[in-house]
Amino acid sequence: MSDLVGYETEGRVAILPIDNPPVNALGIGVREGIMAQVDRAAADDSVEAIVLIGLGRTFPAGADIREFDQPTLEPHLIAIVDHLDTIEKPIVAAIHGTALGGGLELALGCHFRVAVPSARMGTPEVNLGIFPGAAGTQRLPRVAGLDHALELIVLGKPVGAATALEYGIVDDLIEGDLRAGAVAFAEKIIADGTPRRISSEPRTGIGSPEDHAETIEKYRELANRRMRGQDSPHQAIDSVVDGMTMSYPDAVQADRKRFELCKNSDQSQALRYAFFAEREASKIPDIGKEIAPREIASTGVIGAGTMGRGIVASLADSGLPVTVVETSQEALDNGMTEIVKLYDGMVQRGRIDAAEKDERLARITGAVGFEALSNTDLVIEAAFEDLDVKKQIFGDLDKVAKPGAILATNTSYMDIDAIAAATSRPEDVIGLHYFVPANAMRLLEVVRPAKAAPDAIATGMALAKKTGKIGVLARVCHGFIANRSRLPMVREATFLVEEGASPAQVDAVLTGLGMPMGPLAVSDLSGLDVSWRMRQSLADQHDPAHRYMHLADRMCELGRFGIKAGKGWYSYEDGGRRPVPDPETEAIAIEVAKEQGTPRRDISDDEIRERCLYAAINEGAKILDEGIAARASDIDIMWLYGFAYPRWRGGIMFTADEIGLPEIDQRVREFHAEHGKLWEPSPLLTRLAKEGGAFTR
Ligand code: 3H9
Repeated sequence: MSDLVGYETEGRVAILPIDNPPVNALGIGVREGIMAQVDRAAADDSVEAIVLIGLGRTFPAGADIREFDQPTLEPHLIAIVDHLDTIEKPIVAAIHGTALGGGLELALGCHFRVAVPSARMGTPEVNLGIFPGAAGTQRLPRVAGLDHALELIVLGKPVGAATALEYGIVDDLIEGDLRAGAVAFAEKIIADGTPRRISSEPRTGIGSPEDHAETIEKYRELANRRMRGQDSPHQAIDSVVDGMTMSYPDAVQADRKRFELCKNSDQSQALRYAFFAEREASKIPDIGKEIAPREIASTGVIGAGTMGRGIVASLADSGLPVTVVETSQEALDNGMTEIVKLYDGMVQRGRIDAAEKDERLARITGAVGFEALSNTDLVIEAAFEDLDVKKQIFGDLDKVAKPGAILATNTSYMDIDAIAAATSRPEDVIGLHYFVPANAMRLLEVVRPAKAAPDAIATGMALAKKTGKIGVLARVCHGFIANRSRLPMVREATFLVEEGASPAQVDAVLTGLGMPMGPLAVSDLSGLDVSWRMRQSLADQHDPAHRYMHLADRMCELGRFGIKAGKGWYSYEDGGRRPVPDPETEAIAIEVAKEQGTPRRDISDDEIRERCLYAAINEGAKILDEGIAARASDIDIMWLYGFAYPRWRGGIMFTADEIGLPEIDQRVREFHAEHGKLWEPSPLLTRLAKEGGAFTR
């Protein structure tokens, strides 16, 4: 028998500790163990109640996701949960850490639930493209009521123990030692003769779908809005609705089929891949856990522009003191005013209260000149994107920063090796590439210059974690991973407009893939002038054999900078942000096409999809081949968190594997022949296509 579930007794109470680190996932060994030990307790005459508890950091955090790719071995979790109903002795789930998914379903099968106040519980299965498949969709509505159950099941966000108590999911909160508290709770149940509560029985009527039509519709709409294009939230709702019209056993039976369909769907495969990819990203192949990050107790930010302010807020939000430095009092005052406004906005939107705003603002100090950074552990430069300016800043910073301070640049594409060389301590220089708005976007691209010390890199990754971000490591090249792999998509989008597609057609094809906005609408939002300036700064490096973005330049020359100018690829009426197709864009495209000798034609949606997506994939393959990204999945995480690529498609490299590399390689070769050098096929793509290989498997 499996030894992952123990058996101990305290007086009349049997305690079954689950011991399957790190998260006590309910793999086959744990399932076998629970079944066997529950039966042992049921048969043990000296035992009158049973406590199920997790050892280590948590109650089970769900089914073992790694088992999903294999046939499920018996006993299935649902069989255990249903079996608990038949045990005559009261069973208490003692919850700490996170009771998630199958973990919460196991707890719902227990007759009572107690939790420490710090515990969190929920059913995040929709995030994996499935739904609670061990009767959670049947039992949770009976225990918590339909609205609360749908909130947990459809939105997939866990709640804290206090909320769980309010929802009726837990029966009591235990302050202090959980095991002792749970045993005392069980003793009291025995003493009071409290009847077992069986959550598969309707405690109160849960009503019919008609009774709850409004609530059900509310969650359908929320699912459409927050998880656009994703099936599992709707499958979850269907399952809950089944429970309102069928008997418990029939609804569970229907769930089994539906669960298998979901589990085997492309969306679930992609979402599970994304789950592990995200965790993999934090592992640095050649820097083991034994390399400790440097201690960061104080931080500084150079520059109080849009990016700088977002970085300041991100640091202050996570409890770090920040000194923000500007070159003049006026610039500093402006920046500080904007930072206050940013927090006022958060208070207005109900994200934080006024006291929290004051606390966060109290962590921020303004100063003019670098002297104020002389005792700071980590400084992030967020100045103008100009290599000479940055070199100057790092040279000056080098003179005042304390030994061992991390000196980071927020550049989004520049040569950080050159920036590091402007200091006497290149081992302390790293890149921390934030995304706008820096306080809200979860991605942080941690860039590793050639001479950076391993513990400097570990510190960058640790900072990401501390500030609630996903840190992904990149090596130095123009645009690193994120911008370098996205540029080809934007480039093709603009070429397609020059060749005859409308911006709306191009964007619609990409939103059709599940991205919330197309690349041209995004350019309008962020400003066409940003990449225009970049192209200008790199004009002397332009390879004449590479097709050039003449149309994008022309748009800027005509002042069409995007939303801020009221016109870009689209026009924007009355200062609004709604893109309206603009015939002037077509006229400009026709003019530029004529000047460049580009034939205009009807362009199919398929061509748009292939050119935009395959150009990015081909570049991703080069990034991987050159070692700029350590793993294909790191590129995917950049796309999921940086560019809102739909998580249920896994990322561009995962999508490539789904489509099949021979198909992509073939099309890339055809585009190369047709459109020239920018389409040079990645040798890695070609090799993998020939060998039947893949990027992500
Ligand atoms: C389910 O339950 C289906 C049922 O309804 C029906 C069944 C029939 N399985 O995240 P961390 C690994 S679906 C396997 O870094 P944290 C993780 O990969 C499940 N492995 O820690 C990592 O491994 P490594 C529903 C898992 O403290 C290590 O554990 N449940 C699982 O930041 C540490 O993880 C969920 O969706 C798993 N279920 O966060 C919850 N969970 O060290 C999924 C984790 O090799 N889990 N691992 O990289 C989580 O959300 C977070 O892991 C948790 C801890 C919040 C628990």
